[in-house]
Amino acid sequence: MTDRTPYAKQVLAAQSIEMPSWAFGNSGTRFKVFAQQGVPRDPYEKLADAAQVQRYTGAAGSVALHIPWDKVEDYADLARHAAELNVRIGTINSNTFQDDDYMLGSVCHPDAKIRRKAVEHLLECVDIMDATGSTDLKLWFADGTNYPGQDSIAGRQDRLAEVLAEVYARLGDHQRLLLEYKLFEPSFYTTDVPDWGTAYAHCLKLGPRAQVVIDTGHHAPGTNIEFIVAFLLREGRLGGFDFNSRFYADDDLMVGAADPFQLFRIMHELALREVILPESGIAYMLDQCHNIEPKIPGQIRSIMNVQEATAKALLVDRDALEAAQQAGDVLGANAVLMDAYNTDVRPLLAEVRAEQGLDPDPLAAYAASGYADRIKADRVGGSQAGWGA
Ligand code: PSV
Ligand code: MN
Ligand code: MN
Repeated sequence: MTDRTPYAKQVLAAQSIEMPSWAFGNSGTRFKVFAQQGVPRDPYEKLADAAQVQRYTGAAGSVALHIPWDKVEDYADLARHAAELNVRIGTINSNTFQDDDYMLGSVCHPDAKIRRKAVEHLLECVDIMDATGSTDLKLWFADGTNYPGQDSIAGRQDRLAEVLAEVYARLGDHQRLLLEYKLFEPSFYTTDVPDWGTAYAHCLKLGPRAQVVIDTGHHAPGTNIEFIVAFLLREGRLGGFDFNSRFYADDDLMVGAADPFQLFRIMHELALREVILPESGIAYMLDQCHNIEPKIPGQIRSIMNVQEATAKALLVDRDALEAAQQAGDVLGANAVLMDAYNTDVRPLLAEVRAEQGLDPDPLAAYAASGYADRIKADRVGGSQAGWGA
């Protein structure tokens, strides 16, 4: 049996997960936003908080922006600020769901004027990518209908295809369009991009730089997400992840909290193809809010959860797995996976951190730093993440 520990450590030391800027602002449900003390007042302060997560984990090197939640005067300046803090601006997430104009949809809206407005926003997002050096445009559309007969299902697909083609044509050669799907909500009868198949079909028509994003919270209960991962990887169309946990639907709770075994199974498919590291081009991102828990520790915990699932996936004895699969040894193959899953990888990760000059316990190190008290004292009147406004 080969010792996979050195390989696992090498990969873990280079792993990087993107944080969502919106994780650091106040957030909640449609019932209540519980404001926390010391939350950022602007995108600059969101980046400062994100930099704390990077500082204590060493595995969170970039921050996704959401436009217009993170609107600033000068995006190049924001990117410089990020670099000074030792983080980078990652995915640019568009928002075509919070204007009154979008009641009947955005890019699929029956009125061409509204579609135009949505396209202009998406093109502005590409301008922001140019200014920040970001390579990925992430599109999620709240478009859909609530009632049978409300609009033409096929007509809406035509409008969507037209808009996507215009945006894709605007991208530079080094930039990608990442299309996210979601089963339902805010629309409940039809959703215009409800599943990976729809996203994949649109991406195929657009070209190789259009790829699918899997938000782990956006599926029906019981959906085998690792199958989707394996399929899209094989087709070269897996663009990235929005990691989070769902107990019910689009909960946006901490990744690895509801079902760490599912996260392991997903990471196993990725480890098999050796696409864990940033060079793979897969954008690994958290898409979460911390409504009742403190935000910076919530992000640190989430990064650690991804690291633990990754470590277990990297420890899977691939030779033994393949041999058992070839031999038709069902129980043996399953046991190989379970052995890795049941390994306590926390000591291994503590070693990886120590070797990078980090504290082996990121949560304790952050708590001891006094940063939380400082921001509580310094910042008054923090801002909303965007959700629940
Ligand atoms: C929609 O539910 C979504 O997952 C999309 O990625 C949005 O942009 C994001 O949430 C905002 O949290
Ligand atoms: Mn998402
Ligand atoms: Mn979501």
